[in-house]
Amino acid sequence: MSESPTQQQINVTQLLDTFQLLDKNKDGEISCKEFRSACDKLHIPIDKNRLKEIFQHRRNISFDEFCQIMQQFQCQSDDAYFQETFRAFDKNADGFITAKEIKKTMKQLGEPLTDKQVKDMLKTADTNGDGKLSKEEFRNLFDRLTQFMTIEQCHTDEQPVQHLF
Ligand SMILES: [Ca+2]
Ligand SMILES: [Ca+2]
Ligand SMILES: [Ca+2]
Repeated sequence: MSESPTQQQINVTQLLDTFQLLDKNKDGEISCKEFRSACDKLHIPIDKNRLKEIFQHRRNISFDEFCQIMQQFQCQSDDAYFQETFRAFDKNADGFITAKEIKKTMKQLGEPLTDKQVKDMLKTADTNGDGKLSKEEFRNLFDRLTQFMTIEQCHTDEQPVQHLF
């Protein structure tokens, strides 16, 4: 039986590649300087305080530590992206997303939806049925959407995003 690599293993392989790429002087560790250029390269916005925190107790980071840090960054940027997306949809900033707001935002994003599509989209995510989406409800939709987009990147099926709803 052939073993198919799991997502986890793929990520580790990718991280190892990245790690080796970043470890410019090949001493098996990443220095503060090497790490900073890594973040630049990966387009990870790094905050100076965070960098200081990471390197407060150590001069270099090992591969294990590197994996942990990158995972943390991944989660953080995911959440930041979610908050940003929610804010983009919630036009009047009342903490809820209405059908009207979805329609307006999708149009701005260049993905205009019909009234029916908006209604269906809202209905799928509106678990308490009050006709608008709270942050938690939008989170479900967002996760489904981003999951879908990840799959979309792997396979090249020509399926418009609208098919999700
Ligand atoms: Ca190094
Ligand atoms: Ca709103
Ligand atoms: Ca609701």
